[in-house]
Amino acid sequence: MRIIRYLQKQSQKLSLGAITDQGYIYSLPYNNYLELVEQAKKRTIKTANLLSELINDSLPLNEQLEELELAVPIESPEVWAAGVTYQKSKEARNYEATNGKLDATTFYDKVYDAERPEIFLKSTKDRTMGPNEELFLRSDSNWQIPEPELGLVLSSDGEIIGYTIGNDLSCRDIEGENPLYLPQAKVWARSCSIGPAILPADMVSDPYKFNIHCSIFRNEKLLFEGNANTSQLKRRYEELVHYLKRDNILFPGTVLLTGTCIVPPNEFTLADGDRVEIEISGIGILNNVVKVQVNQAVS
Ligand code: DO4
Ligand code: MG
Repeated sequence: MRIIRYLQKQSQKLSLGAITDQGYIYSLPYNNYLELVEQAKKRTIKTANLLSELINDSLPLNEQLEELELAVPIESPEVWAAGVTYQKSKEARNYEATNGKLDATTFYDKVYDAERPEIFLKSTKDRTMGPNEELFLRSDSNWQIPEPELGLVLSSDGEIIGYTIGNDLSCRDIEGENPLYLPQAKVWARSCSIGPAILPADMVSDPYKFNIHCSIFRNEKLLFEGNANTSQLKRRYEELVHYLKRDNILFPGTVLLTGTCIVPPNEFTLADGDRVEIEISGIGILNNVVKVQVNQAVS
C-alpha cells in the first residue's frame, strides 16, 4: 500500500489517498502523511493496520492512478541529500573533477571513506516539484543529469517514517569546475522532484533491497537506462540521518535523498524536453520532463 496526494476533480482540493497493491485508490480522512503516521502512533498500531481499517470501511474511487492529477506526496519544508554514498557516484565525481585524468586521491575518495558523510541542502518546498511537473535545466550548464535516489521521509526527531523517490537534478560541469560551487550545481528553481508516492516505513521489511531503475527519453525514444539496488549503498540510513540531525532542526516531513548509483555515460547531457522516469520497487514511477526556462537571464 502506498500513499499519494491528488487533486479531487469535483472539489479541486488536494486529498490524501492510499493505493492498494491491486491498484484500488481510497481517499483518506487526513490532510497529509504526517497526520496519518501520527494517528497510527497515537493508537500504537502499525500504519498498515490503520490503513486496512480505513479501507475496509470505505469504497474505492472510480479512477485509476493514471487518471489522477498527482501532487508531491508530502510538502517537505526541506529536502536534504547525501552525496558519494555509492562507488559509482564517487567514480563519476572524480571523472568530472579531473576530466577523466585522475592521478591522485580526491575529496570524493576521502568523503567516501570518511566517518562523516557528505550531506547538503538540496531543496526547499517551493523548489520541489511533484510527479509529472516540469523541472528546469540551468541556463549556465552544458552537462546536466538526473540523479535517481531513494528518499527517506523523516519525522522531527529523525525517525524514518516513509520512503519516496527523488530526482537530484545536477550540473556536472559546475561541480567539476570547483567543488565549492556545489550549491549552484545542485540548487535552482525546479531542480528537484519527489514522488509519486510514499511507502510507509513500517511496511518495508528490508530497505536495503530496493531496485532503482532510471530511463531517459528524448522525443519518446529511449536514450539511456540504468539500474541499481540500495544494497550497493556504502552507508546505513541511520548514519545519514544521524549526521543530518546533529545540532540541527529537522522539520516534520523533511526528505533526505540517499545518493545516486545510476550515472548516464559521461558524454550525455539532458536537453530541453527530455523525459526522466525513475522507478523504485514498491514505490512507483516518478516522471518529469526537463525544460529550458523561458526568459532565463544569462549575462
Ligand atoms: O558531491 C556531490 C554530490 C553527489 C551526489 O549528489 C550523489 O552522490 O548523489
Ligand atoms: Mg545526488
